Amino acid sequence: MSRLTIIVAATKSNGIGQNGQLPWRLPKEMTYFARATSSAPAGHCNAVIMGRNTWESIPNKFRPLKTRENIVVSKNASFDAGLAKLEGSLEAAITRMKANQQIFRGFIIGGASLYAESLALPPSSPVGFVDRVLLTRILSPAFDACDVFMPDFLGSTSDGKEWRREAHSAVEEWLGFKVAEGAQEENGVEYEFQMWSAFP
Ligand code: FOL
Repeated sequence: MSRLTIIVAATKSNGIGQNGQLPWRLPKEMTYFARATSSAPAGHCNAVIMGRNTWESIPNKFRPLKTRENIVVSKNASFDAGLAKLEGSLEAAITRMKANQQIFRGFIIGGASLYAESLALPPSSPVGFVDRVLLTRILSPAFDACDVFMPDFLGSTSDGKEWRREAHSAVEEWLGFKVAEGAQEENGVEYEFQMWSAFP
């Protein structure tokens, strides 16, 4: 059993993408993503598990995401994931990650289907379940043109998981680095770094 963390930037209506891309360009937020998913003790590294659409959305020059084990999930066994590892299911991806003793943390980095599938894993699942969400809440504008959404994990507590927002100090403690607190502004976009934990 392993605990998994979702990392996502989402609007108030849970919009995460538009036309196969992120709907915004937020360099400091992206730096936070890179740092949060990369930071691991000496001799370890983290795994990033993603769906095929998310893999394709990452600019060529940035993929595979450096210093992290990249695992792409696709039902198409002949999909060319380049230097990333290819697995046919979320369960297989988690199993591969767990087989590598060097892995410190496992992050689900998208997209909508993988967020939904991983959130649906019950705490009793033998592969593991999601017990943490690093949510960058996009406060404004609304980005009404979003065409992909993450599931409303805070609104759907029917799976025996209760979500609670952690204090800012707990975010920094878990990540091991300083994080900007409160509303941030970049390119006219307002957002906030949040961390949510599940208690099964
Ligand atoms: N979570 C958060 N908080 N913000 C995001 O933008 C985000 N994006 C994804 C998943 N979770 C997220 C999926 N999309 C890169 C590009 C798209 C992407 C994820 C990562 C990427 O190129 N990352 C590089 C950093 C590049 C840079 O510094 O500009 C990396 O090394 O992580």
